[in-house]
Amino acid sequence: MQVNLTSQQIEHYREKGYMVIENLLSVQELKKWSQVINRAIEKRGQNLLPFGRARCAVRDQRIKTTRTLRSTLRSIKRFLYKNKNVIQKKPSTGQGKPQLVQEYANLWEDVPEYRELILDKRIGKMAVELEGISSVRVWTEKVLFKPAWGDPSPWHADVPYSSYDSHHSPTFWIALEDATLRNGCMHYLPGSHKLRGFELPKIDRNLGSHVGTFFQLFPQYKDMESVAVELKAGSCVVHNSLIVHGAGANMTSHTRKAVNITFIPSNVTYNGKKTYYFPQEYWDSLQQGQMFDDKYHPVVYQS
Ligand SMILES: O=C(O)CCC(=O)C(=O)O
Repeated sequence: MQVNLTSQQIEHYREKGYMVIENLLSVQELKKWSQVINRAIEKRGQNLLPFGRARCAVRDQRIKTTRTLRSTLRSIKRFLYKNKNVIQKKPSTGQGKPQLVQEYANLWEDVPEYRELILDKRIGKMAVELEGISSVRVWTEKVLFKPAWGDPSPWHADVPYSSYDSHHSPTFWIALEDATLRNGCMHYLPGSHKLRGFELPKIDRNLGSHVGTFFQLFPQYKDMESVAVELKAGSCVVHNSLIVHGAGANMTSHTRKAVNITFIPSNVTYNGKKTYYFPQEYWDSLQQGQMFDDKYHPVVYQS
C-alpha cells in the first residue's frame, strides 16, 4: 500500500480540496480486496444496507409517504372507475427512471475480513495528516457501482446531507476498475470546499437526477472550472467532503466499480440530521450534540 504523503500532496489537498494517490493498492491488494468485496456483496443479496433495504429512518419516512399517496390515489381511481368507467390501467415499463450509482453501504460491518481494509491505520493516518487533525473515526464505507449505460451522479457536496457538520472530513474514493471519462470518473470544483457551508438546498433535498440542479440552487458556483480525475484501478482520489463534486455518465457496457471511505474527526458531534446509512434504533439512541462514540464509528487512527 502506498502510504507516504508528500508535502505537495497535502498542500494540494488543503488548497484544492482533493488529491490523488497513485497505486494506493498494489496489484495483489487490489485483487484481494476486490474478491473480498465481491463476496460481501454476494452475501448482502438484494440489501444495500446491513439492516435490510427498507429498515432505515429516512427511507421508512419516504415509504410511509409513498404508501399514503398511493392509497389515496387508489381511492380516487376506484371512485372514478365506479362512476365514469374511464380508468384504463397502463402497464408499467420502468422506462425513463434514472440509473444512478448503486451504493452498498457499510459492508465492513457484516464481513469481518473486510474490516482490515476499512480500519487500516495507515489510511487513517493519511486522513489525519491531510486534514491536520489528531484523530479520525470511520463515518461510512460504500461500494459504488455505476451500472453500464448509467446516468451521471449529480453535482453536490457530501457534508450538508450528513449527520455532522465538519470542515475536516476526508473521503477516500478508491477505483476498483479504471475510472475514466468514458465510464464515469469523478469531477471536482477545485477550491469549492472552502466556500460550501452546511446548509441544504431548500427546494430539492436529493438534487434529483439532473446533473446540474446544484448550479440552479447555488448559482455562485456556476462559473467555476471543473476538473475530471481519471484513475487507474487501485489508485485513489481523496476529497474533502465539503468539495462540490459529481461523476460522469457511464457510456460503456461495463459496471464502473469503486469504494469510498469517509472519515470524521473523532470529536465531531451529531447535528440532528438522520442519514440513510444507520438503523432507526441507532438514531433513537443518539442525542443531538453527542459524539459518535459507538460500534458503527470506531476510531481508526489517533496521533
Ligand atoms: O461514484 C460516483 O458516481 C459518485 C460518488 C460520490 O458522489 C461520492 O462519493 O460522494
